[in-house]
Amino acid sequence: MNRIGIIVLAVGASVASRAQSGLIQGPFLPGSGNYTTVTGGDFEATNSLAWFGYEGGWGQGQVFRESQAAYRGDYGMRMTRLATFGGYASGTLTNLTVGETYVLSAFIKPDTVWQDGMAYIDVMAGAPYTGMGITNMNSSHEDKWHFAYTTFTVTQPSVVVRVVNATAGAGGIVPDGATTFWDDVAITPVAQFVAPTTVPEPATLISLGAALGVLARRRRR
Ligand SMILES: [Ca+2]
Repeated sequence: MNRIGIIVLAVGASVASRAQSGLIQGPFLPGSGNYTTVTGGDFEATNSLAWFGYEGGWGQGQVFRESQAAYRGDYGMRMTRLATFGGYASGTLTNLTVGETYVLSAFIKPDTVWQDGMAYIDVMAGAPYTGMGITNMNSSHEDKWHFAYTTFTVTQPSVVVRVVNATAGAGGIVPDGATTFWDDVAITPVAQFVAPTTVPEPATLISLGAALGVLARRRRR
């Protein structure tokens, strides 16, 4: 019984240490985290959009490589509303190992918030799409970088990765000009994945400093 208990504990601990899904709002400590950007996922090379391509069907995304969209380096990707229900860009990766568990991640920044809208990454890996990102979008998301990540296991040799702008629920629309920025789309073996570390915003640091100053003055009295 003891041995079974120990085995169960060990399995529980290893599962708990594995990345699942999450959304973290920045700012982030530069250079923190460990993730493997996919080919073209950093948008630095002029042909980087070839990896994403453009897709027809529902919600073809209007996708541009731009410096204003960069989280890291000189370029990122901007996606702006094309259809009322949103848009997406996608790419197929073929260099993954069947049976391996990976973490899909990306940095996302809404430039224009559409109330209750969604901006997320997802992966089709032989099963229903597994995704993560900003849902129920509101003003607290605007102009802030977010790090979204989700864990998946590869069941077929190639997987389709998408970055998506969408409405939540039936009847919603993505308004004109609705824009999101993306950078560092990454797929990382789960054992190597580390999410970036957040740092307090300058405004928070200033108010913290002011509070400490007040404390210090009180102590001197
Ligand atoms: Ca970049």
